[in-house]
Amino acid sequence: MKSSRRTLLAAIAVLHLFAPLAAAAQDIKPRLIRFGYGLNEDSNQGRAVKFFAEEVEKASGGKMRIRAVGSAALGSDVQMQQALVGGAQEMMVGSTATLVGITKEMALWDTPFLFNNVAEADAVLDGPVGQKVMDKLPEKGLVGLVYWENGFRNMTNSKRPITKLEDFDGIKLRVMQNPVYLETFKTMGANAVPMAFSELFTALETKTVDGQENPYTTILSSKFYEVQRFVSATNHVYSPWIVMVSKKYWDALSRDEQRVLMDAARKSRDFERKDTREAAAKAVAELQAKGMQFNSLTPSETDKMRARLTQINASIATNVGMDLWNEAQAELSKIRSGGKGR
Ligand code: TK8
Repeated sequence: MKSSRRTLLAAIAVLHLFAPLAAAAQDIKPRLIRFGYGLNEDSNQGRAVKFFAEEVEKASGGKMRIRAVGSAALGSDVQMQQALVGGAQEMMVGSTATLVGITKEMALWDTPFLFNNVAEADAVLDGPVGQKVMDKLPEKGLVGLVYWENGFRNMTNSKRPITKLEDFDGIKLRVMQNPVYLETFKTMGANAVPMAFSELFTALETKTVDGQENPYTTILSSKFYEVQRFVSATNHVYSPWIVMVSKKYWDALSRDEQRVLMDAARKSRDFERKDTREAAAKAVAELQAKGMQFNSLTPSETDKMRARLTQINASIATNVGMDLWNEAQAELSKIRSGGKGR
């Protein structure tokens, strides 16, 4: 009895001793941010997330910490978007194309051959049109910080080199879960199958699909060369990634904390685009070294593809809104006539 009382007193004393410490630990407990992405760590996406995480830790003096989770371990793009909206996950980066179900204006970036080169893409995405599209996110529970480069998309498949439009005929092609992509590849004559990126490698391996399309960097980092024979330089669309925060989480942050995330996102954008472009410049040679057969398309075949695909522009314009569509076209004309982006 006596001894148990003594133990109790001792325990209370210990608790008192540690109580202030526990409170202090609470104060300096870093805000832990789960940041999900679809590619693996050893990719342009993985490297940029790591860069972002380091910037945030540095700028916040260690008070904000990023737990980066790649390889779609937190879910596919679409699943992560839902988790952000619900507040179950704080941050992610993924394709704008997979966001169209939430924010229809994102489909502007799915327009085939919208940009001629990366300078045009940077100018429009970072300019007023890019911001206008991003500003549609908060009403859906998401906050967009910056666009990163995924890149110009190219075809791979296990059937034949794509040298002309007719070569798409009957190819069972995985596309992102997005109506514009579905329409684009149906228009080209392929048998388009929407599927999450996280399921793609297995689908190619088991021949559930014959092919897919993605930038060279992703074809390389996701090891698609192990399960695909042909890579063809179709460059049919430029696809951005977007870095987003759950609005529920964002609204709970102080202004300073929001600024830390925004500044780090901007720095990560510059890092990511440079890194991606360097990797893309070397990727075709590396894919060939891994055994893929590479071919480019003649300008006249590319023109035919472009002409065929302009058919779908009208429906994209209607979906994203005529004002936004016209604004994007006007911006591009301005860039092109100014000789910028050439
Ligand atoms: C990664 C995807 C990927 C995209 C795709 O989660 O799905 O093909 O290009 O980058 O967002």
